[in-house]
Amino acid sequence: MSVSSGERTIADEEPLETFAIVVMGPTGTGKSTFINLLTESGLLVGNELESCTDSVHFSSPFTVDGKQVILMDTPGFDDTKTTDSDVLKMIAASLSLCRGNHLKLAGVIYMHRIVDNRMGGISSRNFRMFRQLCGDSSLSKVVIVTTMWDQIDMTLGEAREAELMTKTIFFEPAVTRGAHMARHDNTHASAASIIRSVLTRCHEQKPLQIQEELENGVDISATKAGQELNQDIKERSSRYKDDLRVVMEEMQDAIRLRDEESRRELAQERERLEMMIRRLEQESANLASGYAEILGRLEARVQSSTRSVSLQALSTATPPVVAAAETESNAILEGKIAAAFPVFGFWGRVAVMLAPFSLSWK
Ligand SMILES: Nc1nc2c(ncn2[C@@H]2O[C@H](COP(=O)(O)OP(=O)(O)OP(=O)(O)O)[C@@H](O)[C@H]2O)c(=O)[nH]1
Ligand SMILES: [Mg+2]
Repeated sequence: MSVSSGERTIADEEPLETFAIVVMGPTGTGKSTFINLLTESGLLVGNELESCTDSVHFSSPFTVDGKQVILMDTPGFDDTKTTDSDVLKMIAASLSLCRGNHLKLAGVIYMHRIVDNRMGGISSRNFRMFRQLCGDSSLSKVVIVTTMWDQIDMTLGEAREAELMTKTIFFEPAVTRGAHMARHDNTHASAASIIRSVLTRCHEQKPLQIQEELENGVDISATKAGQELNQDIKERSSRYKDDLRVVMEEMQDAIRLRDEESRRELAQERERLEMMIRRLEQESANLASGYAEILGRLEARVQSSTRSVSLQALSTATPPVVAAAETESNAILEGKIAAAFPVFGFWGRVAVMLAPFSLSWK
């Protein structure tokens, strides 16, 4: 069995298909570190406090047991730099790429830190969003990876893992419906074994819920994940509004008591809460717009990479065709490209052009 990375392997082996594996999870769970262990993508790694990855990145392609793989690094739904609705749109657009002929979604990895002694609000929210992105029928494609096993006592880790797998408030509902669990100890060996466990099920052609919804023309804000996010925004906004009411009452008291210092502090808090409420309102409105634009931008980027790869290949394989192609219509050129390439394996070359590709869309 072999795992290797970089363009070198692609040229050596020319595997038939390219499989995409999406890596999701809250910030700081080790998504980018995991991808860097397997590829030469040089993704930025964070410092555990502030989110690091703020857009979707494609890794360099690498091969595992003759299968060509690219990994998609994603920001969590708690990113300090990107709004949740932007994160959702970026992930959705990336997933919709994996419905073509050459790039297949082999599976989805969801990461969780085993060192965390409780599943806090952020982790729960991320997992709720994740569940709504995947739906129930594609859970066999999901591997929930607990990370940082190199940092925990084995007995404690095993007890926590058992709790995560068996409690309905944690991962039990997903595991019961087909999701698998795996451990990662920050070694290349454990990362490779996780990729292999995803690839063993890569032939199951079950789309994720959001892929199906978008393909059927459902607006992103009306998808299950979009609804979940909107509900979450509504709840957060309502909590801020409750806090704001309390602050306003306290401000009235401070004014009545001529307590200028308290009044000033409360006025600052009022401003902060009003800004948070405005932001959430914007975010909700923002979810309903801009998805087509980001998808279009990503597709354009893929097409231009495809075209560059194709022209490169034509210029090395069949030089006279290139000269002709420059004056020919797109349709004729596409035909020649198709003839010049074995159809599969093509995406791997495109991925080389894309990687590391930041799905930046601002
Ligand atoms: N000991 C140990 N540290 C890890 C492991 N995985 C990640 N880290 C560390 O955890 C921190 C965060 O890792 P990242 O890979 O940036 O996490 P991320 O999930 O990509 O975070 P965002 O990009 O913010 O969403 C870094 O300091 C890593 O070095 C692991 O398995 N073991
Ligand atoms: Mg990251």
